[in-house]
Amino acid sequence: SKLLVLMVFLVSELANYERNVNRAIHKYNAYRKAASVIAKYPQKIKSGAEAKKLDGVGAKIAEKIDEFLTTGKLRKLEKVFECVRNACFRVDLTFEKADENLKKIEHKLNHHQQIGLKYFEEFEKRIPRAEMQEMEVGVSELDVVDPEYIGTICGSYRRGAESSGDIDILLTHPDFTSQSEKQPKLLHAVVDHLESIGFITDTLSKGDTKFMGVCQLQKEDEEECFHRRIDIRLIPKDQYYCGVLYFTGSDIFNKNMRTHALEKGFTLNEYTIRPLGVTGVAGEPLLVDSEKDIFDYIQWKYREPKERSE
Ligand code: DCT
Ligand code: MG
Repeated sequence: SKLLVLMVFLVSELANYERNVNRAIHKYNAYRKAASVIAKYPQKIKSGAEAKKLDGVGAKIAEKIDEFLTTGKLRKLEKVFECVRNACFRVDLTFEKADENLKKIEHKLNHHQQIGLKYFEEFEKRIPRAEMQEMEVGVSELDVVDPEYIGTICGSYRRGAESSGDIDILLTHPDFTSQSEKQPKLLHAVVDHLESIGFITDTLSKGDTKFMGVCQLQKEDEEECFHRRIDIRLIPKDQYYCGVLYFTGSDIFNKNMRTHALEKGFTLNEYTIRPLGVTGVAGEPLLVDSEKDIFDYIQWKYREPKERSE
């Protein structure tokens, strides 16, 4: 139901708040977990006590659910979104009125939040590998825009996962390096193309080097097709492989590789690998023309993407 969507949305916003504002990753994880069990609960949740029976919902979160169900708002979130303070939430929130109330806040949410709410249930679904493979075909067809584009779908897909949470595409072009001018057109031409073929359906944000949005595969038959979250990053060619390595992950693997790099006297991030001098100051970025180059610099045996879970 819409009320459930709204509840899950607010709990997820609490998660984001804890992560982004308080940097409290444990609270973030707790709220994320609660949001996901609430989302899967098949019945209406009529009270915090009822929610507390679910694995992953503790006393604190149950309290928040009661606050939301009785007052229709969450004081904690008022700090983050203006809209909650001013919106409809003052109207008594009954189950019957949930739809109405949702409509009332919809226009108070910023664009990003509206899209999150619109596709909330779809974004919770993982993307089967077969669908990711179809998307990869789409990436290989970007040469219709310009034959020199190089694109890679990173993230869990590249590691061979059977399903992925989102689509992380890295894009580069030989004309664009860290020494050259910015080339937002290289990114925008791709986004425009993907919009024109109906693949990209919504934009969350579009900058010079990073696009965040929503896409959907077109299907001829009646087969169900969900909206998916997609990020496309345009990366200077000389930083491309550090980017591919980083965005392929996993996050745990990245952490371990960075630790090993430090032991060998290098600092590695999503842009570059640089040697550390005796004083611990990072030198100039090293030349990198493949992922393997990075492994070689730090004298680590090369690992295929599917061997990079940790
Ligand atoms: N990453 C990282 N550290 C983080 C978050 C992300 O190093 N804290 C890197 C590694 C993975 C990559 O970014 C993409 O991130 P996600 O999409 O969150 O991870 P994923 O492995 O692609 O998993 P999912 O299938 O859920 O998208
Ligand atoms: Mg991902």
